[in-house]
Amino acid sequence: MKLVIAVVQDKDVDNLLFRLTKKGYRATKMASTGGFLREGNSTIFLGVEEEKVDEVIETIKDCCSLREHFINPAPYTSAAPGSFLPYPMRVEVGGATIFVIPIDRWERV
Ligand code: 2BA
Repeated sequence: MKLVIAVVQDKDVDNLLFRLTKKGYRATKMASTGGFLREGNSTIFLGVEEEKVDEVIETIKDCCSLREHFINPAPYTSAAPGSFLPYPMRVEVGGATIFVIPIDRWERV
């Protein structure tokens, strides 16, 4: 057994969970926040048989898109009048960040 942990964008999570559950996978969604952008994202946990891991990853790839975000390196209000204002910085987010880790023991009681 493997635990697949996928950090995905909120915009993709409903479609991803629909596709995974339609294929018979059990999944848990947790609300999470990216450490860099400090924006909400979603973390999905799936306990799956080892031979199913590739199919799960393919499904995640199909459902999760790469998107551009723009962030301001410094808040507008911190700039003195007439001083240089930095341009927004472009950041590419996603499609998904995926971790696959072994499960020593799995029980449903
Ligand atoms: P965030 O930490 O909010 O990062 C959002 C995006 O900002 C990242 O997209 C990446 O393009 C950029 N970024 C992150 N840290 C950066 C840095 N120190 N310098 C420059 N740019 C940086 P993704 O790589 O697609 O990551 C999307 C989200 O996945 C992350 O949101 C975070 O919640 C999670 N994540 C990514 N890598 C992770 C890791 N190694 N461990 C745990 N969570 C991770």
